[in-house]
Amino acid sequence: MTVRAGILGATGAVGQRLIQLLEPHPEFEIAALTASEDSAGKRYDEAAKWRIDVPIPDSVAEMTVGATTPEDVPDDVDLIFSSLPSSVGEEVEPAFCEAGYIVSSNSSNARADDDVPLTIPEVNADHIDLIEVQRDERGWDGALVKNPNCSTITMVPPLAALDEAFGLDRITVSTLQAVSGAGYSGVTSMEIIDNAIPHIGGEERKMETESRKLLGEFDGAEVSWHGARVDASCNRIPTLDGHLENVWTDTEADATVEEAKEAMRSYPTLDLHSSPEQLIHVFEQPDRPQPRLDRDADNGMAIAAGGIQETDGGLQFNCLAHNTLRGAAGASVLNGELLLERGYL
Ligand code: 11C
Repeated sequence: MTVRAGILGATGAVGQRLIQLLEPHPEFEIAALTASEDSAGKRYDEAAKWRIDVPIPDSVAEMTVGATTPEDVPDDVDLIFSSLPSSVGEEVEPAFCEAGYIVSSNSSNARADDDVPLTIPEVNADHIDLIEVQRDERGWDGALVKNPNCSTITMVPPLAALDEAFGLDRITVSTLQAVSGAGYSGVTSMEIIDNAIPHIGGEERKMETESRKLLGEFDGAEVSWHGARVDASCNRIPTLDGHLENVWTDTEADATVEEAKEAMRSYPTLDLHSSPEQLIHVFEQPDRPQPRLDRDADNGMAIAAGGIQETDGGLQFNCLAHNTLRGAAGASVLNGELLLERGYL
């Protein structure tokens, strides 16, 4: 079965990554592209300033960009991928859900809402059934599903592995985030060469709340957020793609480095099209993972971890993921695959 898919915000950095992933996808077919009003009505290759390192597919270049309203998307589109700015997403996504579309969204609005599934399929696929609660409460035929922020996605799978093995009381993280997370890459990113920017755009709060929701338990009616305290400090560095993070944990049970490595290595992946063969790649070398060397593993969908050490009361480790693939477009596509596998499409 091929699902006809639309992309909201198709001309932006994540929209371009969505096209890269969806154009060759065996289960999804790109059937509609939308963008802001100044792009609507143009050919895609005239509307979008293509900024990623793969060519724009011919079939997409010739498509006409629509406005971002349900009326501009054909009725036979079943699934919408949204990479809208959150201020637009919070207005537009509910309108699509009300019109009957299922929306897999990367935008940050509504991620903390009680009735909105926030999922990393390998970590908390069961939360997807929160859709039933959402439909009861909102009366939608469609549904809204979110993936978390790219900096949250990078650390949560290794944390889930440690939580399952030892229990987690406290999580502290400091990030080194690539410029593509701010929507720009290539030459314009040179603006921050010889610099680093601390405390970027509300990222800390997102990491603190989203990780607790993702690691929480779903009982069929609500998600009880994980009780660990989470403190985050987020920093922008002049890397093009790939967020690197330093994480400290307090564990409930004693944990050795070897046990932690085993817990991460054996943490299961899924049999979805975009899942990596191995979810968490664990490095022995203390100076890995590094963005340029390690972000592209398993088509940019793997998480890398390394530098695992025992601390007083817990463990410290570093982790890395490709922020616009695993952390954004790939995360939304994977949620789309989960929706298909679970019969929502
Ligand atoms: C960054 N993580 O690197 C951000 C970009 O909540 O999805 C993605 C923001 C989000 O700046």
